[in-house]
Amino acid sequence: MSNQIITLDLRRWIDEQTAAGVSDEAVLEAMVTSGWQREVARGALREALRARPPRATGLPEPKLAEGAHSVPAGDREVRIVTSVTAPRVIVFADLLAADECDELVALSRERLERSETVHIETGGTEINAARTSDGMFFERGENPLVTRLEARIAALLNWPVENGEGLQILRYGPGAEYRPHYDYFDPAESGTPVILRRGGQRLASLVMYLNTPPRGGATVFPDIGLTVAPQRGHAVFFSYDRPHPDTRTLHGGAPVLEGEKWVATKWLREDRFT
Ligand code: PD2
Ligand code: ZN
Repeated sequence: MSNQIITLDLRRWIDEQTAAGVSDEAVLEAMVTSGWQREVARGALREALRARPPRATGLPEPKLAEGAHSVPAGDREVRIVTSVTAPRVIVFADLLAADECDELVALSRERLERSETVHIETGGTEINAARTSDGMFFERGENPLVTRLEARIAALLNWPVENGEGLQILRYGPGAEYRPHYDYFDPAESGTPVILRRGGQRLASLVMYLNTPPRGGATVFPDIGLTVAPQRGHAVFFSYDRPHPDTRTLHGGAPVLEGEKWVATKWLREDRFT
């Protein structure tokens, strides 16, 4: 039997299980228990996810009045530089003031460590050659500046502060990069259920630039050929209505060619992040 036929056969069964309220994790384990190779089972689950309807209950998204070139964000009005509908990507100007960028850098500098990424099989973290930056996380509401920025982001994107992960700060030195990846958690990976217990899936990402690197360090979206130049105070926002490559939200941080690049990232979950 070809993989295609296996997949089609499994697809129908997976859809039935999902409709009956069985979790992706339980479906995957049931397939493995009944003799399917784990990789084949994962492939079939991914296929089934592709066909699943997108979220009906809304995504983080600014309130854009018709023809407006700026959007309210609580304590300030934020200008829109570029906006793409599919995938949803928006570049904002001056989301952060220069002194706010400098203060975030100063507050995080002493706390940076070599960045880790989530280990997809266990849900823990690991050092990863695809991500050569240094990083740290602020707790949500950890200090007055973080609290103010989180309120501004919640107002800008119409998404509760409580559903945001703690602000992540990254510093890339010369040559450092973040190779293209998706920010959502792959439902077919075994570590994902553990990660999802803390607030469900990620639905959107906001990468804020804390400095203007002299050369390199753009945020790139290879599937749509978009390159966002990092500029202090600007930010790039993108959302994904399902955890699937069909969202075309593959993105990366290109190597820094000169100087340093500092960013703050806010990820937004479907539920309260704990
Ligand atoms: O620093 C970036 O440009 C970048 C690129 C891709 C950051 C992230 N992803 C992230 O924080 O997820
Ligand atoms: Zn990312």
